Amino acid sequence: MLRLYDYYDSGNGYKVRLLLAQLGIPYEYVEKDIVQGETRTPEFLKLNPNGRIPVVVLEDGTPLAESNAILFYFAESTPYLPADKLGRARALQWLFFEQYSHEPYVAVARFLLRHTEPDDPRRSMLEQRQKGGYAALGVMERHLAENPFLVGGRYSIADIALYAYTHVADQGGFELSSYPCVRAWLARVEAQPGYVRMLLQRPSS
Ligand SMILES: N[C@@H](CCC(=O)N[C@@H](CS)C(=O)NCC(=O)O)C(=O)O
Repeated sequence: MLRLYDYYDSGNGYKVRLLLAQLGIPYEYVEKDIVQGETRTPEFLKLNPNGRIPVVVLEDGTPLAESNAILFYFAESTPYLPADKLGRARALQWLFFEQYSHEPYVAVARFLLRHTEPDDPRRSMLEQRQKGGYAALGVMERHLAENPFLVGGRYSIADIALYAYTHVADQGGFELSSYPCVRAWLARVEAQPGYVRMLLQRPSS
């Protein structure tokens, strides 16, 4: 069976959990506590030399890392990835936007507020992370003012990738009241068949 190495509070991991649920693909969930450094062990580094979750291990034992690459892999030939050349490139456009302009700001601000103490020196970057996060939310707001979903007028992995950390942006200190189109889009994502919520507490095993 497919195995997913993940951390309950990870939005990057949640992207994969959401798509697999919507595709009806079963998997074994293996928790790695990133706060305790469990992704930095020699054993885990064999799965992902970059020492990060999520990682899936395919049925034949092949590991695949990077959340958006995993989304792309499983969405191939499904309604969650556009079939046309430009639509696929547009999906990639938003996946790269998410990794370069959104996640490093929105997710990092959330991590700082959820997983560091107030006197942690890393907190000094919080304001700068929030500024960058608001810039990314502004890009999304302007696009979603004219489009119901990010690509081709329908739900795709581009929406999954950006939904993951946007819907918990408040936990990074973000206020979404000035982003009505983003909020309406969040509700549209949540209305999709097979939608599952993010784990906000550790699953009991
Ligand atoms: N670009 C990667 C980022 C993955 C990532 O940052 N994972 C974090 C959790 S969300 C992690 O494993 N951190 C543990 C560490 O850096 O030691 C992806 O999209 O999968």
